Amino acid sequence: MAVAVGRLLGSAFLICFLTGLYSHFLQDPLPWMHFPTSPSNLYQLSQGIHITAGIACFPLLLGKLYVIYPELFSYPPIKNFAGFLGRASIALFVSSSIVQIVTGLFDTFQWYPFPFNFRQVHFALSFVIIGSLAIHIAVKLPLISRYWTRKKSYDAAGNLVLDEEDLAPTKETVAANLATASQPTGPLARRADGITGRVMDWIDTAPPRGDPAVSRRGFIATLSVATAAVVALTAGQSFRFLDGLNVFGPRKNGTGPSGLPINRTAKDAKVTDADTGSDWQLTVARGSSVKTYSRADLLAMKQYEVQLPIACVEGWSQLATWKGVRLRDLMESVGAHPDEDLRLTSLEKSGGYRVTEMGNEFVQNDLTLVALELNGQKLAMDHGYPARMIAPSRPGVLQTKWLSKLEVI
Ligand SMILES: Nc1nc2c(c(=O)[nH]1)N[C@H]1C(S)=C(S)[C@@H](COP(=O)(O)O)O[C@H]1N2
Ligand SMILES: [Mo]
Repeated sequence: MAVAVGRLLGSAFLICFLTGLYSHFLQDPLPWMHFPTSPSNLYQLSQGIHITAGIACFPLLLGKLYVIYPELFSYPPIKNFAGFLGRASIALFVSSSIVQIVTGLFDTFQWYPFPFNFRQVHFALSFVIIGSLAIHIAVKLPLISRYWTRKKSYDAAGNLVLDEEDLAPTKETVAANLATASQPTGPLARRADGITGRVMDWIDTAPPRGDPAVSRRGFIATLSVATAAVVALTAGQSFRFLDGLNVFGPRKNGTGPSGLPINRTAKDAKVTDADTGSDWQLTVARGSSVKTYSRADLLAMKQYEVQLPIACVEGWSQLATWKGVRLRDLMESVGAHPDEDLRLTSLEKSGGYRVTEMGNEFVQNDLTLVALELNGQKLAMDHGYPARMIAPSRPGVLQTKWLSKLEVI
């Protein structure tokens, strides 16, 4: 059972690690990095999987801890160096996993009651988790390889016959061990007794005897229902077909101005009506070649309509229809080259994403717009009026609202 739950948990962590790295490097790319721009919902899919798999880790981690719980108190606590490594890696893995999934869940609610930077710690802990998981697996490797290379034989009726080397104890070996073992006393002994009883029950095909805390079947059912429930009741924030079931996900589809949720309002970003009034201009620059555009100038240019999602790093996402000017057309107006990257500046006075950069693969994409309209309506103030960026397969945080300047780097 520990192995079965461990495989699920390990897969979920690996999925979270890979999708997390993708999200991290989209926001903080290394100089040589280029990213796919299609399918245009690639980031939405990847981040939806990241959050959903992360949420599934809650019941899986608790289930795994429940199964191996007596092992944590085995005596003596440390037998040898491998045992020490094994236990230390588990301690690190369990504690960092709990911090990781709890802070991750808080982040989806934009709640930061802890005294550290969420993104940095979430990123750093992911390496601690994957590293300690690798040590854990390395320590267990002899056992794992013995399992996969065990000899299998079948009797005439086709039943699996366990040979002596097999890892699964037979009823007789368990009974023999019990008979020769010195009997511990106290509460731990009762606990150990219960475990032995359960092992015997599993070997037996008969229904559980005695009073095990939970039957094997009951445990599997509880864990499956719990995992399916937390996934189904939150995944609607990332996957439209589950929207009706979205009870716990913090953002609901179709809410907010023009039917799209808002993550950070103009008020939060301290963008005022004065900033976005008729004086507003979008500055487009490449070195000394500079042009400015009023909203009327932008509306007078060729308009394009695209369907692109806002896919927030916090897990919610929603598809919308955007209309505006192609970014490439604007950049060509100041003589930008196709291989040049871009720096975007927002009107907002502060915030980690006031100034961001965009690789040329996104700048050149047909779908990348400086959007002026959303879902058939003039862009609402909270959606980035007078103009915002919308590009395919980018995290929401990089879909800059209240644009003021675009410059070739
Ligand atoms: N200038 C600026 N743009 C921004 C943000 C911001 O804080 N400042 N928030 C981003 C985030 S986190 C998301 S998810 C999207 C949300 O877009 P929406 O509010 O139009 O749905 O806008 C992005 N654009
Ligand atoms: Mo976001």
